[in-house]
Amino acid sequence: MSDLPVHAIRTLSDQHPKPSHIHFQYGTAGFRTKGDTLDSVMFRVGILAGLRSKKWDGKTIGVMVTASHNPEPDNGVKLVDPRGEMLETSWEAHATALANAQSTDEFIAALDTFTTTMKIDLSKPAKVVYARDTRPSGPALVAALEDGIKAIGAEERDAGVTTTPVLHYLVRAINTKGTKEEYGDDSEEGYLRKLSTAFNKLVAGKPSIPPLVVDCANGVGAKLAKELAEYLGDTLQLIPVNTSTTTPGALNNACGADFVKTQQTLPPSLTSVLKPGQRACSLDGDADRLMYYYLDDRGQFHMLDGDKIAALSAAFIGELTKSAGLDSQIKVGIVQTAYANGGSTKYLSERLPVKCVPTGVKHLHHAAEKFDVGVYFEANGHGTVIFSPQSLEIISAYQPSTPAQSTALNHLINLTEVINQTVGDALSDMLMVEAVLAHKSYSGEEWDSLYVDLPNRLVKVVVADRNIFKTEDAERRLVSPPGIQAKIDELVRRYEGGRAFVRPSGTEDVVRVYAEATVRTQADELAYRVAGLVYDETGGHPAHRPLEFL
Ligand code: 16G
Ligand code: MG
Repeated sequence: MSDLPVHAIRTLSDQHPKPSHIHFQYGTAGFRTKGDTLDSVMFRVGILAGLRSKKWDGKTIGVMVTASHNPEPDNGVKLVDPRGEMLETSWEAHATALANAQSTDEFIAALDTFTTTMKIDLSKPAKVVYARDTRPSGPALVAALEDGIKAIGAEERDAGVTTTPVLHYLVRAINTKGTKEEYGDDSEEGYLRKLSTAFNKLVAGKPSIPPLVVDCANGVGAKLAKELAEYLGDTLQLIPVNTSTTTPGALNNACGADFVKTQQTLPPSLTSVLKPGQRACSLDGDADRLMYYYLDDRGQFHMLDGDKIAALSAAFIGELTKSAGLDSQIKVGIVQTAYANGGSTKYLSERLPVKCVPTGVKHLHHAAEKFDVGVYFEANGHGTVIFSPQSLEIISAYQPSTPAQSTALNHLINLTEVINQTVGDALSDMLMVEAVLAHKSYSGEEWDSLYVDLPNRLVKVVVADRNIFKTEDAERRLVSPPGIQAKIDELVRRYEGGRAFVRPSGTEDVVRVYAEATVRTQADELAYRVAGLVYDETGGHPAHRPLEFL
């Protein structure tokens, strides 16, 4: 076993001192806070990525620098494991501990203990691939990350400015190169080619698809959407809007998937672009979330969120496995969170197995792996479909006995290629949705009518300490602070079709309240009442009593 390169780490670590007053936390989506405080975190993440790679015997580890749908001054970083998945949960605490060592000496001591207890063989090679979104703080943070990668002696590959899902794709493609599980060419072009080729095959022979407006949130999705448009050619005309990636303050501002989901309205910039009957979609700042919507004939806005995407795609995959004659061998299941609209849960659970898990992609992804085909979507538009290795083998070995079975089988194979199975991917999900709509000859309205959404409301409460909030039953019930859940139950009972839950956010210093009811005004009132209750019972911040939305 060789030793840590202490000299290199010390010299470079001194150039990236930790701000003494800040406590960093590796949360649901990695480290995320103000970009100008993250220099030391980036350096240390570079080292950690190298160590993770050594632990995996030199497999490539990914690092993505982004703060997704957060405003521009924020930034963040997350690690991607060798199969393109999110960092194994047990390492989150190690990441947090290393990021909070106060000095270079403390950091080196912590690294020493860490490598010894984790039995990391430092003589192993290490490889790290990284990318960033379009935030102005990105280049300096990447420079700090590179110092970390250099300090631990890892080999680096800069994937430049690209989306989170592309980085996940690259990690899997690099690590499967030359194996029978080869995922695709390990380049952005390889990704675009893979998705567009599969899409073009899927919709070949279908009636032409109307052009699609794509709101790129003024983020990195704009770059990829424009490139994808080239690859798609006439098959699907994309109209990218909100593509101002260099305009200060534009990122995620009054546009993007998160805006659409939380405001339940059209981005103002689209009012003059979108025509009645036309559908559009919004990506978030790093293009891993997708929201669809359309204006009906009266110009009224209708949202097609992650739940609607799950319903549409699960039904289609179910039909394909049936037509291919594979339905007895390949079962489709759905994974949702408590945020899934009650309307969707009712609709889906009448048809398929549905599992509810806590918020955060890693929980959904792991639960989806237990199904032959796991369709997982958060209502906020983050999700994908994953095919188990066994299902993929069954599909590739299957001999169809009729032409109809053969056609369905080919569609299924192309679908596995159009879907980015490593992580939720707005552009890949968009192609999946467009393919299903083309197959079913659905307009936005027909898709929307699969089931009716219950009116719902999401409210934030700023409390003194969100860490006192503990939940159970996939976040649907509060166990701490004691006594509040009984009061919530009491309130919920008074509203027809009422449902509400409270959970601490994993990305912001707030507590979130979700409520739904049969009638819009009741959903709003229930959310307000529960938020007020949480505030009053737990000493919320006086300036933030939740009144504003009524
Ligand atoms: C992060 C999660 C997302 C989740 C959201 C919840 C990943 C990659 N992203 O963005 O899945 O919906 O956090 O945020 O896991 P909250 O805890 O602040 O409500
Ligand atoms: Mg995102």
